[in-house]
Parts: sequence; C-alpha cells; structure tokens
Amino acid sequence: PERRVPQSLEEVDNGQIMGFGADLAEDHPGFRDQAYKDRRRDIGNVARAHRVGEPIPRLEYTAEELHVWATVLRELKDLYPQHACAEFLRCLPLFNFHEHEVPQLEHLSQILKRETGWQIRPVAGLLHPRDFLNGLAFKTFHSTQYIRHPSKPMYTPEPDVCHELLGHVPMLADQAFCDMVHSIGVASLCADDKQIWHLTKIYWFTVEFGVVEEGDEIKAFGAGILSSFGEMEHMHTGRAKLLPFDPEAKQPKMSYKDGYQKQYYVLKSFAKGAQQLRDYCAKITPPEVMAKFMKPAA
Ligand code: H2B
Ligand code: FE
Repeated sequence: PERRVPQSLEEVDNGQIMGFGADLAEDHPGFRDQAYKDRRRDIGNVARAHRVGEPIPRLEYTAEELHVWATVLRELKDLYPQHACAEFLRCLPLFNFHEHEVPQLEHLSQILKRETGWQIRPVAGLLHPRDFLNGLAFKTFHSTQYIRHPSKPMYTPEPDVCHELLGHVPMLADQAFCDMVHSIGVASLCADDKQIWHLTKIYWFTVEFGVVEEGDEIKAFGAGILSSFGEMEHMHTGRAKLLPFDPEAKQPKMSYKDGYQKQYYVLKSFAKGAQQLRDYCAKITPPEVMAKFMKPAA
C-alpha cells in the first residue's frame, strides 16, 4: 500500500518501539530487576498517553533515580569545556542542569521553543527510525523520560533521559544545528526504506557521533560522544579515523555494540552541514514537499 506522507506531528506514530520493549533483553542491566521494569513501563505509559499539544506531564523521580542523574552529570560536565563544540558550550547554560533535580521534559521543551522553535515529544523507548526521523521534519525531538539502571550509571544500551538531555537537548538550542537536523527529517518524509536506512546512518554519524572543526582541533557535537565519558576520551586520543562528512557518499556500517566508534565524520561548520543536508534533501524530496516544509534558503 502507498505510504502517506504525514501532514502533521499527530500523524507521526510514536507507539512503534524497537528493541527493548516491556521485556528487557538478557544483556540489559535491568533484566533481573522487576521493580525497574515496572517503573520503566509506567514511565513509558505516560509517553503513550501523551497527546500532541498538551504539556508533557511532570514526572517525580525517586531518590535513587536522582542519584543516577547526579552521578552522570558530575562525571560529564567537567569534560565539556575541553571536548564539546562552542555551540554546545554556548547552549548548555540555557538549561541550568544541576545535580539536585532531574530536569522535566516540558520545561526543556519550552526553552527550545523559545530558542529555535523546536520541541520535545515524550516516547516510551527507542522509536522506529522512520517515525523518529519524520518527527524531525516537524521540529520535534522524541525523547525518553526513564533513566538508566542504577547498577551501571555510566552505561546504557538504549536512549534514556541522561543521553537525551545531556547529549541531544543542548544542541537543539542552536539554529544552524537545527536547520541541519530539520533537513534530515524532511528528507525522510518521502524516503523509501533504503533511503531511510541511509538517513539513519547520516543521523548516526552527525547527530549521534559527529565532530566539528574548530581551528586545528575537532570538537564533539554528537550526543553519543557528549553523553559518554569513555567516548569523549576516545575521541580525544585520536585513535579513530577522521573523515570529511559527505551525505551523498555511502556511509560505513554503524557499530551499536562493539565499543567506541572506529571513525568520526568531521563537519566544516554547522552552516556548511546544513547546506549539505539541504542539498541532499532537495535531491530526494518532491518540490512541493520542499516548499511546504522548508523556508527558502537565506
Ligand atoms: N528513539 C529515541 N527515543 N531516541 C533516539 O535518539 C532515537 C530513537 N534515535 N529512534 C533514532 C531511532 C536513530 O537512532 C535513527 C534515526 O534510527
Ligand atoms: Fe541519541
């Protein structure tokens, strides 16, 4: 059957969760912890019940959950001045993250709306790639609201509130970054499955693991780097290959599980990245869809 291009965010399904659903896999740190699974399911149900346009319900985090957040924040924040890109460092203070409160999605979403017009929509877990990418076309970032298992504060096999808030949210307050990500989203609207896979890799090598040139250094903007102590150090050692970012080129295989990235793609700047993705998007997207979703180039 012909796939309908979603005309509004309501038409982007946020219910198709991949990988870890209600039952966590054997290798998930919470696999043997029924109370954790119940809690994760309850938080997921808040996302499932949320309707577009309503405020995201406030979540009261437990003392144990707060402790996980505080541990992760403490580990990471001292590394940012050295490893994070200038845009991340400029945006981070807007959110005023601190160790005595897990931030609420609604509050962060309001800050993003004010800064770049983006917003957050809660989601119960790892969303299907097509739906996740389609959300970006509507300037919407789907974010989980549960937190990783307390036994492993520095590791999570799936997105959690630490990864989303520390890794993704600050960059979404930067306009050029948002423009780049928006193009990925618009390109996904009419994409076939093969193109969705290509866009998933583009997303992976930019939004998740991208680095950007700053003088003769490279700095991180990818959330997978900025939310991982080990990955930040790994980037800094220079052991990974550095390649120029080119959305048209065949992207290498992504490694989800086998440790740190073997290569990073380097962006010249976010303005250049936004231009590159706009051009790619225009190649695979019908002009009427371009016209509806994209402002004319400045
Ligand atoms: N879902 C959620 N909840 N957070 C993400 O960061 C995410 C996702 N990333 N689904 C997507 C998939 C990404 O890995 C690509 C587009 O598949
Ligand atoms: Fe992510």
